[in-house]
Amino acid sequence: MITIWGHENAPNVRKVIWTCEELRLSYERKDIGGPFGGVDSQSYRALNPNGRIPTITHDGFVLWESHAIMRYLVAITEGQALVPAGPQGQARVNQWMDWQLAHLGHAIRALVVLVLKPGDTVPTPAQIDAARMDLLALLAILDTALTGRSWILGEAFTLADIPLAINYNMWKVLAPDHEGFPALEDWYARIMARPAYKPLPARGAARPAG
Ligand SMILES: N[C@@H](CCC(=O)N[C@@H](CS)C(=O)NCC(=O)O)C(=O)O
Repeated sequence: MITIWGHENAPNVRKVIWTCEELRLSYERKDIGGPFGGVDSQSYRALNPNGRIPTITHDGFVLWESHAIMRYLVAITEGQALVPAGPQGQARVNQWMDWQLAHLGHAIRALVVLVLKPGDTVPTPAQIDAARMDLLALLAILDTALTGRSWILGEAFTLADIPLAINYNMWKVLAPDHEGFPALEDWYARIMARPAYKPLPARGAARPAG
């Protein structure tokens, strides 16, 4: 049995839940982290010394880091769905997944912190604008890459679409009135049509976690 440790609104947990759903893997999930707390407990730190979510346990095997988990889930699924067969296709999936963790995810997180979780110091409009511009520059890269394509790798939905869409959904919740990017919007409509995908509730109903 696969157990996913992490609450369902955390972006990195959502990646893992969505991957399980795409692969039709059965799993149980334990609410931990964010509003549920518990990530600093001794028992959780024994699973994941970073005190971060998600972590999975699978028949005694423990794994953390959302993208490592996603790749593991593909590896244990017959047919290796969601990843192309050849080395170049696999490298391209890894490129976009790494780009999301290294760049897009940080940019959206920076904006979430300024807009939704400012802490004691109220951010200035200039700080918010700068964070928004950083993010928009990355979204423009993604929009260009998606132009003329159904999915980020071309004709097939792959593992790489998952983290990108999780972040684009967060942007849409943060800036619902933004006119958007044409190719990203077309792609996101296809994402929304996937039965395995569950978007975040609109802002006001719930906030993007992080
Ligand atoms: N690189 C890690 C990042 C994990 C991470 O930072 N997760 C966030 C939630 S998305 C977290 O644990 N936040 C603390 C909390 O929710 O208590 C991954 O991809 O799994």
